[in-house]
Amino acid sequence: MNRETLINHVAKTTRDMWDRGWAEANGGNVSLRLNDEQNAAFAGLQGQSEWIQLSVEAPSLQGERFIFTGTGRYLRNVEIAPERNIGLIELNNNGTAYRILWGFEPNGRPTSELAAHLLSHATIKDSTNNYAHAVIHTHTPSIIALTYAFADLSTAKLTALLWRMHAECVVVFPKGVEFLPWMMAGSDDLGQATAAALRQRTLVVWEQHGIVGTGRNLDEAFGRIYVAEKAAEIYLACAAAGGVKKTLTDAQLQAIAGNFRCNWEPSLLAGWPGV
Ligand code: 2HA
Ligand code: ZN
Repeated sequence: MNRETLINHVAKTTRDMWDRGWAEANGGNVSLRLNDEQNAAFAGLQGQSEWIQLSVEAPSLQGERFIFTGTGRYLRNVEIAPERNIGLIELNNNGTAYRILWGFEPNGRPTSELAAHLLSHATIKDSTNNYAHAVIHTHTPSIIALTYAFADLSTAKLTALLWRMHAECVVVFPKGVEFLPWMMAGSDDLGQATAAALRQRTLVVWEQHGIVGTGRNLDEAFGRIYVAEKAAEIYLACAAAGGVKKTLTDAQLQAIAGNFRCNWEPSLLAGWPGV
């Protein structure tokens, strides 16, 4: 994979987020931990900044390099000016500071959700045995609407609702969706809670804010978010059309999970019995 292909992979993702209405203004952010082949595409770069102290520590990410979207930058503009709107950073030898190697022109920095992204990368690198490299945070309207529509949302309730409203869900996120109560955007607390949840799950919903999705690459992280958002859209469309009159049953979901050999968590089904 050369540099252009990698930048196009990021730009395609951010363009899709904008097109779906998930990234208004400077909303949403994306990061990709580079694998060996991708690192080779960015070989020979000098530091473009001093070492900048992180507010959190991620020792297991020492020396790792990441493509990040920039703070305050609009995801819809990545494709027209990648060197302004995204950048490449490198962590130091104990995961306490980073420096910019490329991009964020002029004088930019990585996303305000840097702590959440880096702590999430630390978790998923470990929990997936170095398989997962991508983290996306975005403002999916229908998932956000669900966090306003229910006073009693929980991980089990949200997961069961999504699983029961769209047959793909149990296959695409068999470990469910974590629901986190509202915390300040960009805070270390939100980052720590998100990273802890990702030990079990691939998706984390931030109440009254948005969602975080992870995966092997940006396509997989994007796809997981898309499927969850679609299930939320189906639920809201039914509610607007007079109410949900039927849902996928326990037996149907067990059959789907069995057919696709999903390593799922059926106990979460009790969170919302459906109708
Ligand atoms: O980048 O989405 O959560 C803006 C945000 C912060
Ligand atoms: Zn956000």
